[in-house]
Amino acid sequence: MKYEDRITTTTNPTAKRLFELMVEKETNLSVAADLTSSREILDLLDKIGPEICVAKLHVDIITDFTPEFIDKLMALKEKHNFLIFEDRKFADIGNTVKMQYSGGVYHIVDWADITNAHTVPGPGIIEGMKEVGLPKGRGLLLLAEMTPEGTLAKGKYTKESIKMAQENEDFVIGFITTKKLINDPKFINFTPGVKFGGGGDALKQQYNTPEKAIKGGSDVLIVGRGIYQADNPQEEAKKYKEEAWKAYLDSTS
Ligand code: S5P
Repeated sequence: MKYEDRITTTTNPTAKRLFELMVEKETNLSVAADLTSSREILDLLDKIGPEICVAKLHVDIITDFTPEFIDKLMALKEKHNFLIFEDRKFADIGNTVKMQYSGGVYHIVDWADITNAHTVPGPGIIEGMKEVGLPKGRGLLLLAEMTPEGTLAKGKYTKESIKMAQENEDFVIGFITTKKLINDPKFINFTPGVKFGGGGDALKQQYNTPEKAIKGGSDVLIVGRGIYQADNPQEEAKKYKEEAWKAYLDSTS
């Protein structure tokens, strides 16, 4: 199904917005901006903003974080029309994650359109996050699978995660997964571990190529080192965007 035809299959405003802007910008590329200084991240996002639909962050690796970073991030979001995904991977009981999501130093719920959660605590984690996230129209991704060699997120774990998503489809907008998991167009499959040439890294990360990931039913490709470590991240992001969009057009035509 084409992204434009999936807009009406979900009630979640963030999922709707994501489908819309993927169509507007003709991109299903998300960057994992895993850099450690505010300036580097903002520079990268300003350069590659036109190529991406989602900017994925790990805010807790930034060494010089201040609230002004979020103000500048919001300005770039406006300028380039992308969504913000804080890859926090929440993993605690409902009452605790609710505080972690809305409070602390980062106040993630105030600025991240999308965040994600492990399903190991069971459905209470979703219920806790939903209490603060849904009133703001946010969307949650469940880590139904993970990319590293030896992951425990497979088989029954993945199946149970899908069930939790189906029971909370107003707030859960999709999955972190290597492939399409169920035939339900409202759920968006975000796939990390993507790099030209495939392979892996020294710490058990495993890569798929953009084309294979999209043909396996992935909707949004997450590319980190493949882009920000390239000699010319802007050119490289363009290449990923073009390859991923072509694979999407092929698979939906
Ligand atoms: O299973 C996973 C889930 C995630 S969100 N495997 C992953 O690699 N990720 C994230 O995707 C990871 O935290 C990192 O930010 C990004 C992959 O980065 P890369 O440099 O390996 O492309």
